[in-house]
Amino acid sequence: MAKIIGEALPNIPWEEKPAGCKDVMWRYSANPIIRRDEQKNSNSIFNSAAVPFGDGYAGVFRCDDRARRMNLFAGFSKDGIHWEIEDEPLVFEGDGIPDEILKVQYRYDARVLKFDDRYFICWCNGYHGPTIGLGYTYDFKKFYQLENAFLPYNRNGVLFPRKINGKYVMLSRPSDTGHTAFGDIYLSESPDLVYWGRHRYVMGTSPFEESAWQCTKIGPGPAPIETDEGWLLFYHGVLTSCNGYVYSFGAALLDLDDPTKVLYRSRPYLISPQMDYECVGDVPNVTFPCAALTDAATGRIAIYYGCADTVTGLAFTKVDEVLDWLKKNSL
Ligand code: BMA
Repeated sequence: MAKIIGEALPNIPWEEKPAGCKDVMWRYSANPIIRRDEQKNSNSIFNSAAVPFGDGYAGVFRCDDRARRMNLFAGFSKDGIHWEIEDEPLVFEGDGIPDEILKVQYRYDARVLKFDDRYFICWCNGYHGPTIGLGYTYDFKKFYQLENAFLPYNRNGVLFPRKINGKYVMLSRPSDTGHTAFGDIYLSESPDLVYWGRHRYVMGTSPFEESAWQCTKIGPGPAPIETDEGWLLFYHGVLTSCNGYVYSFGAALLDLDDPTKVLYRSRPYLISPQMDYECVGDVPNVTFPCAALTDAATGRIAIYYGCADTVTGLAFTKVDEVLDWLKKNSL
């Protein structure tokens, strides 16, 4: 049986699979867990990330305000389900960067991960177009910002939670200035979190005859989860329908020592927009995963995902179940 390599998390948000459910991933029955107006000035709260912190959880939330400005806010929770989100956006102090890079244009779709004694935050950062912002905190009070990882344009970046072969490693999805109609996943490495290079292709869209939910673009979701069989990556995929983009998500397993090697990749999606709160909102038909909590003791996985660019939902699976499914349903 596949095992998560990581810490136990006895209080992981969890609900057993409903009787009769045939899916490998199931939604929390009280979704959405975060309403669109739960924060002081928010129009919508979605595509957000959480990590275990202290005896509860901390997170970085995308709250678009009522001027529809996109920014990131810290939040705290005892149980990972009920959240208190701060009124004021994150303020980063520069770690070796000039004010020009610290200036906020827009910030969205954060991923958060624990790496040794630090929590890293990667987000889509406006700098003459979208690129990948990178920062860290020790305590979710003081935040430090590093150089942007890449040139514009790039919208989805996520750091691996440890070095691989002595290097920091990041997955990302290069894009364009608009609502990019393409997108593949690449891997880049860095000796110091400042200079990123050795860019390598990991995987791209699939032909629509083979797996249509991921035929327009794909991008990395939560930070990859280390298992004894490889890095478990949840990723989003987009289908272009006659009514616009449809965002679903699936899973892949990447080689532990060389994560450019894709061992398995799901043909079917795990979650696609089907519930009302996923189909109706500011951007209809979007399910967009940004964080995964794991409990190494039981193999439980809880995923936070944005729903219709409006609210935030939770979905559950178990590592052995999802890997078994992945092997039987690989492209
Ligand atoms: C992507 C990003 C996400 C968003 C999605 C659907 O390009 O902007 O933030 O959830 O589009 O609108």
